[in-house]
Parts: sequence; C-alpha cells; structure tokens
Amino acid sequence: MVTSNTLKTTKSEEIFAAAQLMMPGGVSSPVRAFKSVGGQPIVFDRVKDAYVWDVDGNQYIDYVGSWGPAICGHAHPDVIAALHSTLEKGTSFGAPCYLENVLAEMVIDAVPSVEMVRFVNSGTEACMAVLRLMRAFTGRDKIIKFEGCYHGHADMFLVKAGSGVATLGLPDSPGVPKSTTADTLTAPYNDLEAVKALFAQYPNAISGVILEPVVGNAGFIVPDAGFLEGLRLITRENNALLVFDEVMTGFRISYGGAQQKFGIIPDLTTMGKVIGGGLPVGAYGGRKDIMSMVAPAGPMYQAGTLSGNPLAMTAGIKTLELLQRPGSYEHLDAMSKRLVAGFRAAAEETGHDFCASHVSGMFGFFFCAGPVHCFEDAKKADVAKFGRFHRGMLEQGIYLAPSQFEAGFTSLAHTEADIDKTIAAAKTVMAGL
Ligand code: HOZ
Repeated sequence: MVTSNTLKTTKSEEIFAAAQLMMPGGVSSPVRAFKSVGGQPIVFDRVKDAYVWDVDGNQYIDYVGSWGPAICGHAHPDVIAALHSTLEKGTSFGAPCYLENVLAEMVIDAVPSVEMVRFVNSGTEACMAVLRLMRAFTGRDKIIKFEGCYHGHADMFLVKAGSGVATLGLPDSPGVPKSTTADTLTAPYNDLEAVKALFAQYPNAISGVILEPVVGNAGFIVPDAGFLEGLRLITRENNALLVFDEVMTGFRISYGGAQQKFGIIPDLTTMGKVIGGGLPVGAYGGRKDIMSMVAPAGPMYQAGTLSGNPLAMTAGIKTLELLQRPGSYEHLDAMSKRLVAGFRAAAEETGHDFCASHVSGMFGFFFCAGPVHCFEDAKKADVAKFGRFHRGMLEQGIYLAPSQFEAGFTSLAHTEADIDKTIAAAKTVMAGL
C-alpha cells in the first residue's frame, strides 16, 4: 500500500478499488497499476509545470511527465491557450487541415531522416505502419528488433519486449499467433555480432532493423560507441532498412532526436509523445522514395479517422515552438545531470550498488554496480530494492516511473530547487532501504 504515516491516500484507494471492478487491473495501460513496485497507484487530480496532485491533495515532483510528452512542463499556458483557440473551430475534421502542414514542416525541418511524414494517433500505430512499410518497400518479411526494446503493442513486436511486458515479467503475450512473430528476429542490444549473424543466417530475407536508439523501455540504456554506426553499415551492406523508433527520444534527446545527437541517419523514423504535446499523436516518416509507397501516393494502405486531428496538431506545434527557444536543451541536460549526480552521491553515501546515466531530458538508474549495456544486464539489477525506493520516494512527494524498466524524464519546468529536493529525498529513502 502507498499509505504511510506521512501520506494520506484514502480517496485514491477508493477510486482505484472501484476502477478494478470495471477495468482490467483498474487501469487503461498496465504499468500505471504499480504492480512491480508494490502498493496501489495514486489517482491524479491535476498536473501543472513539474508537479502533479492526487485526489487526496498530495503534491509530487513529477519525473514521468505523462511518459514523455510533458517536456515543457504540464499544462504550459501557451499550449493551453493555443488549444483553446483551436477548440473554437471544432474538435475533429477528418479532412485536410492546414495545421498538419505546419507540424509536418516543423518535423521535416528538424529530424534529419524525415523528408515526408504521415501522422497517426500513437507510437504503437506509428510502429505498426512502419513495419508494413519496411516489408512493402523491400519485399522481405523478416525484421530484427532488440531484446528489451518496446515498439508498442502490435503482435509482431511482442517478442522479448520491454516496457509493461518487462515490468510485469510476462512471457510473450498469449493471443499473439506464432505465425505472426515467426518473422521477428531478436538480438541483444549493443551486440553488433549478433546482428551480423542474423543477416548471415537469413540472406536477402530481412527487411530491416528497428530499435530505440537510446533505450527507455528496458530501463535507460545508452548505445555503446560504434553501435549505431555499425547498424547503419550492416543494414546498408544487406540492402535492408534502418529504422529508429524515436517515440521517446524524438525532440527530447535533442531537437532533431537521437539521430541528430549521434549523427546517424536512419531510413525511417517513428515518433510520438513530444510531437503531440500531451494529446494523442504518433508519426512515421523518412526517405521520400520509401514514404511514397504509403497510400494514396502508393499502394501500402494505412489510415485513421482522427489522424492529423487539429487539437493534437496544435499542441504539437506549440510544444515544438517552445522547445526552439534558446537554452531549452541546455536546461533539460542540466536538470538530468544534476539529478543523476545527486542520486549517485546519495547511493555512495548510503552504501548501495547503483548506476545511473542521462542524455538530455532522459535519465535512468539501476540498483546494481553496472554498467548496463543490454536487457540481460538490466534484469540483474535489484528490482525489489527499486520497488522499495519507489515507494519511499512517493511518500517523500516524488513521483518516479513505477517500473525499473522505464526511463525517467525531466522538463523545462523542473528547477534546481526541485532537483535538490528530490536528491535530499533520495538520500533519506536510500538510508532506510
Ligand atoms: N508504454 C508506456 C511507457 N513506456 C506506458 C504508457 C502508460 O502507461 O501511460
């Protein structure tokens, strides 16, 4: 239970108890249920800047940021004002809308690999579509994904997947026919030799490689030096496509995403989270010759009633405009750096094996000596200790992702005072673990 001497959560408990009778696990997405960290989730009432409030009136410093979209801070006044004005014109068009052009141009200008883009409604949808496109363009069915990487919940990707699948320790999901995943090949993250071996084993049969260029769904794992370059080389040598799933890293690791940060240009890119500014959006884009296969320009079918929704486009446009302001990425980096350094110092002082890292506004930590290069390493961390730490932090007013296998996020709204309060809380909690 979340309940402690310091935190009153009566209303959260009541609401969650009722929710469990009506919705599987009481939630609309599994990780939210706190299953792997123990206790019950708090039920949110409102969010603003770097803070969330629960229905019992408790305030928390938030490092989840709605799982990534809240990069400018929650409910930024400029985003809210823009939404109000678009709202007056209606909520859904199901027809071409000028705002799509504006956001498309911003994405094309920012993300090096993107020459054309298609908007969808979630990261899952973007990854489903990109997989169809990889196959349509190459005429090959097999793909390579990495253990612990998560590309949404479509059947073909639920093989050794991260995020909620890893959080709950689920085997590959029932309901996914073996035939659907027969063409999904997996390799350990950061292991170029394993990728080479798969291309050697299945010559001319692999359409491409898809990955999170910086992993956020197996905990936070960064690519080793040369890994992304190696994948670019191997895919080219085998006439296969390289696809970056930048649903988490897009516009977060840098304005042009991980591909800009690391200087490796994939053929196709999926996006979500930040480009929707807190409304449901996904997108996929890339080389014009490949994107021209998408209907109605080409024969590969993909569609959506709410795709390009004016409200979602508005929130995305405004969010990207805010991110373009000078100093945005320096601030994100400074906040994450300060937090990670403080956590490390707290762990050292209190005698815990601990490793932590960050890139820009994305960070992660494990209760193990590290370093963590792949999902197998991540699984060796002390997950039970993470759970106790998570609960302790919640009681101190700090909201962290309720899973060892999710990244954390800082925002433009976090201040040094927020970070220092979080570090002080971490020291107190770690001392009692
Ligand atoms: N797949 C999301 C995190 N990687 C979780 C989304 C949610 O539960 O809201």
